[in-house]
Amino acid sequence: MERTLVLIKPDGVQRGLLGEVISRLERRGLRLVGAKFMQVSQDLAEIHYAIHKGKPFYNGLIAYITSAPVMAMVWEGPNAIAAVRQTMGATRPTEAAPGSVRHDFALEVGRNLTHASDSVENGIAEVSLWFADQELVNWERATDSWIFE
Ligand code: IDP
Ligand code: MG
Repeated sequence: MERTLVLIKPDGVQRGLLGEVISRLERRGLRLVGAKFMQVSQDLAEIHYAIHKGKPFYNGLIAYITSAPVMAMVWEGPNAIAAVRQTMGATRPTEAAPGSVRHDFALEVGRNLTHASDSVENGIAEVSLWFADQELVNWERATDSWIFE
């Protein structure tokens, strides 16, 4: 079972796409483990995006993610990392697969609506960066055996 950090970024919140994105993840069969609506601090933004420090878009990226509230969530399931990246689509909306969130709702890489962890290890690290253990809920869904083999 993999866990992934999903952020609905400020543009997604402002555009009223919380329900749309959450609905797609639920429909996919992923199980919600934690969620909080929050303002991202400068410190958290800089740690989360440390890998991009020094790139031309870095300052704009930090400004974007701290500009307004985000919805931070943890979702889990078999192959959750790959499944959620696929549901969100490629980083550049014009390269995102038709039917993906970024294809269906975005135009520009700097306003691409969501974040999702890109590897199992980064999923573990990002979940622990954004959530305290007591904010995560371990639970079983009545439908789990019809979704998880
Ligand atoms: P990802 O979100 O699909 O994992 P990354 O390459 O990790 O994509 O980049 C993190 C975020 O930085 C992207 O989602 C996007 O918001 C922003 N970003 C990446 N490349 C560019 C760019 O060339 N211009 C502006 N923003 C960018
Ligand atoms: Mg990334």
